[in-house]
Amino acid sequence: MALLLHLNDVDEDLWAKRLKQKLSPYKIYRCGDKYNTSEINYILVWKPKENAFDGLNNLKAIMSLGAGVDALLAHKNLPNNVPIVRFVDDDLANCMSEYVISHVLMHHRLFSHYQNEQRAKLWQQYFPPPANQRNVGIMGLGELGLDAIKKLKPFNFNLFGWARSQKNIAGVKTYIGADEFNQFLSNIDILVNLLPLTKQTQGILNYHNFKKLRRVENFIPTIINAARGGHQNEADIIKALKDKTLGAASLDVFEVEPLPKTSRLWEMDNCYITPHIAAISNAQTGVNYFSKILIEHESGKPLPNLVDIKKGY
Ligand code: NDP
Ligand code: OXD
Repeated sequence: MALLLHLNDVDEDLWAKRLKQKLSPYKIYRCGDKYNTSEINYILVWKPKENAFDGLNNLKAIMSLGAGVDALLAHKNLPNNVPIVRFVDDDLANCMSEYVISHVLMHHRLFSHYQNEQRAKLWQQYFPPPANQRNVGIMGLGELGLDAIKKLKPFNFNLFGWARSQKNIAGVKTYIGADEFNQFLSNIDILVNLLPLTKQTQGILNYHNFKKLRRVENFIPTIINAARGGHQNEADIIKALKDKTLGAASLDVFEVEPLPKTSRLWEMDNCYITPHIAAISNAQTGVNYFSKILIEHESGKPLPNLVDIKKGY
C-alpha cells in the first residue's frame, strides 16, 4: 500500500513526517519524490495542482484534507469513480464553533456599534436584549452547523436552522429546502453560513436575500460567513453595509483568496475580516483520522465520510 501526499498551502513536511510514523511500514510519498504511479493506492490532497492525479490508475480512495470539497470536485482531472473521503474531525468542529460563537456574541453585544462610538469618543449606553430575544440562524446543519448549534444553546439564543433534509434538533426551529428558505430568513437577526459550496448554494449571500432578514428595533441584520467565498457576493455586501441593509459582516472566506488589497471590504467599518482561518485542519488529529481510515480500509472496512458527488458535498 502506498499513500501519496499532494498538499499545497499547508505544512506538508509535518504531515509527511507524522504519517510516516503512524503508517509505517506503508509507503508514504510526497509529490516531489520518485515513485511508480501504479503503486499509489491513496492520495491525500489539499488544493491539488492540475497534474495531481496524472497516471494514478490504482487509486482506492482520494482523501481531502479539507472538509469542503468544492474545489476538489471542480478539479479538471479528477479521476472518475474513485471514492472521496472528506475531513470530519472534532477539533475542526471545535475551532469552527469557537469562531462562530465569538462572532455571534460580538454582534449580539453590539461591539461593532461600540467600536464606532469609541472612535468618536462617545459615552452612550445601549443595552442588547437578552439572548433569548436574539434570533440566530445557521445555514447548513451538517458536522459544523450542528456543533455550532450545540455550543450556542447554553447562551440561550433563539436558534433556527436550514438544511436540505428533514432535521429534528431539540430547541431549534428548522426549515428545509428552497421552499422554506424565505421563511427561515424572515426570522433571522444574525445569519451564520456553514453550507458547502454547490451550484444551489453559490452566491446565496446576496443583497436580495439580505433584504429578507428580520428587522427589529436597535439591531440591523448581520451575517457571518465561515464557509466559502463563492457563497457571497462581495459587491452586494458592501452595498448592504453602506445602506444599512446589513449592520455588520464577519467574513473568513472570500471570492478571491487572499483577499486582494484593492478590495473595498478592507475599509468597511463594520466588516470583520479573517484570512480563512476559522477552522484549520489539525496535523495531529488529521494524521490520526486519515491513518485510521487507511488501515481499516486495508483490513476490509468501508470508507467513512464519503462525498456524495451528485449532491456536491
Ligand atoms: P456537511 O456536509 O457536514 O454539512 C452540510 C450541510 O449543508 C448539511 O446540513 C446539508 O443538508 C446542508 N446543505 C447542503 N446543500 C444545501 C442546500 N442546497 N440547501 C440547504 N442546505 C444545504 O459539511 P460541514 O459541516 O462539514 O462543512 C460545511 C462547510 O464549511 C464546508 O463545505 C466548507 O466549505 C466549510 N469549511 C470552512 C472552513 C474555514 O476554515 N472557513 C473550515 C472547514 C469547513 P443535509 O443535512 O440535508 O444534507
Ligand atoms: C476546509 C477549509 O474546507 O479549511 O476544511 O476550508
